[in-house]
Amino acid sequence: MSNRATSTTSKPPLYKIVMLGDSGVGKTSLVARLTNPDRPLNHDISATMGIEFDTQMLDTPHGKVKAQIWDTAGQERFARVLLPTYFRKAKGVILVYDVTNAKSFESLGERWMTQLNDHANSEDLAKLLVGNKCDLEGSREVTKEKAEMFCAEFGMEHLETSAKSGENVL
Ligand code: G3D
Ligand code: MG
Repeated sequence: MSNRATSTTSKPPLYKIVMLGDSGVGKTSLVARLTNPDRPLNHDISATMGIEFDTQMLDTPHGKVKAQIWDTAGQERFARVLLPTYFRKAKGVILVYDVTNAKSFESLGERWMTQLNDHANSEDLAKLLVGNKCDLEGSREVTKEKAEMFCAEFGMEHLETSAKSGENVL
């Protein structure tokens, strides 16, 4: 007798998450860290040329989820025509800046939030602000206070990470 309806060995839900931020802030390194925790930072990772994604099972308080993390090339190289595909069905967005690069932080407000609002229903997305390269404390250009003000304005959480040391990535 078929009991297909009841024997759903439930597959974890798939959550699409997109990475946004300038070229060079460490998006690809963060994704590599998250999906391959044992792999050290790969200095040969070349700038991403289009869209690519990687998946990772994550344990959450609500059970396992399969995170599908999309990564872009930064700045102008990210073709406008790809943006609707990039944001389509996304559940979350991770906005990344480099704590040692003030310009990369300014770009979030000037550029990436606009793209987000133009191509996705920003209110339905979970948003996380990530200041990467926190291992380079001596070269810091963006204070935590500044980042927290941005978070308060747009309603998101803040984290400082290092894809190099792994701090706050796992
Ligand atoms: P992107 O995908 O946002 O363009 P990448 O950024 O992941 O390609 O990283 C850009 C450069 O920053 C790389 O250096 C990478 O090794 C470095 N990087 C990424 N994350 C960190 C970090 O947390 N700390 C430090 N110190 N460096 C980091 P190269 O020299 O390979 O271009
Ligand atoms: Mg990249």
